[in-house]
Amino acid sequence: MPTAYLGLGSNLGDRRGSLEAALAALRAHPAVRVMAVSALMETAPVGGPPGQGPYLNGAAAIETDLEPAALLAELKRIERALGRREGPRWGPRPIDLDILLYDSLVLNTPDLTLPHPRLRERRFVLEPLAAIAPDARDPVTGLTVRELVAQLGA
Ligand code: A4P
Ligand code: MG
Repeated sequence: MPTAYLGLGSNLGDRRGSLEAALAALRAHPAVRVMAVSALMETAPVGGPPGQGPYLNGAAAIETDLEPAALLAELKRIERALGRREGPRWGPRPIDLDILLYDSLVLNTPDLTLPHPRLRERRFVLEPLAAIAPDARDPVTGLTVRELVAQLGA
């Protein structure tokens, strides 16, 4: 079964509650098995409008029979169910679920880029991911998650 790694983020409302609810929704899905979840980390917002609050970020490893587009649709459904509304790019949100890696798939469609296009530069993504999957490999650079963390700037 394919393995995917998900990035989880929230900076609005009951952040921990929203992240827990998203994980519960994934666990309840018949085509998803949640294999590992990182600790949640408090992180300063990167990009987006000024004045938004800190994020709680985490990462999860799943096994799934859903192909990538179907997995993305399911993540968006869960985001909507948890009260996510359209807002500014990188603006505050109760829940953000991203596909970071899906096996060693490289994909560039209008709706889905794999690996996640900003995976390599974001400490708030790489550190939780490194906690559960240090040896997972970015198929574009060939580097492991551990190596990507090590090459982040100070
Ligand atoms: N999309 C393309 N590839 C993917 C993928 N691999 N996973 C498309 C998920 N979505 C993907 O995403 C916009 C569109 O990207 C989706 O409709 C999907 O078709 P969105 O979640 O609706 O909007 P967004 O999150 O505002 O935009 P984007 O570009 O995904 O933002 P990011 O890169 O996710 O950044 N600071 C901290 N500290 N922690 C955070 O978690 N998150 C963001 C959002 C900004 N700053 C942050 C954090
Ligand atoms: Mg997103």
